[in-house]
Amino acid sequence: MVHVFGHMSPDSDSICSAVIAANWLNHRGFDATAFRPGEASRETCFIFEAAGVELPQELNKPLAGERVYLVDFCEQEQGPADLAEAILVGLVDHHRMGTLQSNGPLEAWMMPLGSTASVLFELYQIHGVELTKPLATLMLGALLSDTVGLKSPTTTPRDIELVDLLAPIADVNVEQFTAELLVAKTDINGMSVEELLNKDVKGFEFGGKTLTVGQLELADFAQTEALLPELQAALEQTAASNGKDVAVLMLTNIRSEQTRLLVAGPAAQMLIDANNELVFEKCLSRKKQMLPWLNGVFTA
Ligand SMILES: [Mn+2]
Repeated sequence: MVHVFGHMSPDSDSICSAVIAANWLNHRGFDATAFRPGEASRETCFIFEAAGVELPQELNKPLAGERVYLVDFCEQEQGPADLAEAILVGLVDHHRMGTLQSNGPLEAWMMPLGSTASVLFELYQIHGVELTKPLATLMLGALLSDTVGLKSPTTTPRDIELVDLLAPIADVNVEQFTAELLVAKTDINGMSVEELLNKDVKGFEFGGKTLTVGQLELADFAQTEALLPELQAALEQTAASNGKDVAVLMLTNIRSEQTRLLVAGPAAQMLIDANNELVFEKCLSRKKQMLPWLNGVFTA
């Protein structure tokens, strides 16, 4: 069996894409099963409900010697701890070429599109796989989630075309679907500080520095205002207990498109020296805006 899954602390694109990719692989003669390496967010649950599809099962088995097919990541740090002992059959992704190494040849499908689901749309065309209503809904949800309703600078002209191609197959009103999806995306009501820190966090290594970069997408900064001291303290604690040089939390207001950073860890001062206020205007994207900036600071 080929285990298909995305990064830890999974977002909507990585869970939707695992299901979409598993179906594509099965049509190509693989024996593929989708998994999710973590809890599904409220937004992911909303998308799966709209699609009428069951969430994939949680990935909680040893991977040593197992065949794996990855979606939505190619960084060693973002996979399960024993990923290096698995047999990497292939990957579909839309990030930078990451740190992952394979022991043998693999197929790798990477395109600079707004979501992994967008790349999978192209692969469905290439292999002539039928796009059903549930699959088109998962694709549309993943694409609109990753591009923050086509507002993120990661959005390409092709992504905009894909929304127009997918909407009639999914049979949804894009405007209404996007509005509901963004409400679910920014709903942090009742979540603990730990849940907020771990909601969407990824590991990286830049210029010899190890870091974690989490992101909380908000409809209003008032949602986290009262929690800031607790979030800062918890961030200090995770940086220390995970032995990271820096822990970053992006607080991103998806309406004003402003991102404010909380930073912790021994190398955090380098970030404060580079941007005193730690405030970034017109900044929605970790991948296309925050990571290049962080990389620049640590490799300068
Ligand atoms: Mn993605």
